[in-house]
Amino acid sequence: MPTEQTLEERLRQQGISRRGFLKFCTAMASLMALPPGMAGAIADALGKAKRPSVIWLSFQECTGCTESLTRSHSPTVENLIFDAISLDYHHTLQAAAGTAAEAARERAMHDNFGKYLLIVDGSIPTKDNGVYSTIAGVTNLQMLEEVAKGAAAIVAVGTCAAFGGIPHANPNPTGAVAVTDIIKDKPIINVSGCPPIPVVITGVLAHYLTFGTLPDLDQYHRPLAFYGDSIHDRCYRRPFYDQGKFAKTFDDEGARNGWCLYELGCKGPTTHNACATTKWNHGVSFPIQSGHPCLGCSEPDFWDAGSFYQALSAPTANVRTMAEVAIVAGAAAGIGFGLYDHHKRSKAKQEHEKLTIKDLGD
Ligand code: FSX
Repeated sequence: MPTEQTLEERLRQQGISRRGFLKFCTAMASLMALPPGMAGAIADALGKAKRPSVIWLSFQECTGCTESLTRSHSPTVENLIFDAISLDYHHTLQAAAGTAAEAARERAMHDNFGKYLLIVDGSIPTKDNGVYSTIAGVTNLQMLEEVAKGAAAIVAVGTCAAFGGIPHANPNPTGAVAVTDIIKDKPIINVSGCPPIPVVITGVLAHYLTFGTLPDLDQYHRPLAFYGDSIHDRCYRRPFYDQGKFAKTFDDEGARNGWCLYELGCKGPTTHNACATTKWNHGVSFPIQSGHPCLGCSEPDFWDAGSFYQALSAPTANVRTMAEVAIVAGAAAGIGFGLYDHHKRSKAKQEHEKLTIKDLGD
């Protein structure tokens, strides 16, 4: 089985030098906001880690989450699939189809029972016994329950899997729910966003591969390293908010000068995600930088939260002062995940602490 190889053995077999491997580890440290000195520790951990079997299930969704993943650049999805994980089942990316595809899923479940990582994108329709979305004649609800049984942990990728997303929006004709509404006895990490940021997806997988544990999570099971700050906390337009300079329309002087989009409905103050720091498309831009208010797509029920273009009524409740933002930014540069030590560890995190890399690879 390919999962018997360690990651370093796999890379060496492919002609990657030790130097190239260390470079990869340095990129991982940067991605996870860890100090550069941690690269050696990451190399040690990854050198010994077995490639985990990953089963990826896509349910009621638009395939935007997979589209996002395939645009990851650090590491690339090719790095992940060919080097770091054994992606044994993924509707969109696998070559196999029909009976052969389902046989691959069942073989991976059998051979790696209790050890594989389950990734889910899309919500799960529950109305009328889940008939609104099926794969090979099996409802999404049945397939999730069946595959979750042997999973070491579950990553719910995208707002649909994390919170129900757009399918869950009023009037929710299919009774769509999130993974956490169905599965109660497994460690679950939510990587929300519609779609989620590609490097956040790969960053979470990199953390899991390196440390064998899930990272610290917030109250919505999201990794604090990427969802600990609001978009507003880290937005480059924030100084205009503090000065009371707002664009009133999309083509006025304020819009042309790049002023704050709060009065045009920006949901940055109430939205937690890493768009303002990691950005999109290899760090080129993010919606606010391109002149559009944040829609709040990484928060629960964002679609039903009122007009995208109406200003929030009480923006300052969870907004940091600029001094606090500066402290946080400085800390982020120096101590990485330790930045979030002031956050109370969630119950989910405590459950995850017992999970080790052995659960995935040995
Ligand atoms: Fe949902 Fe993802 Fe939005 Fe689309 O799989 S989070 S509708 S980007 O594709 O699930």
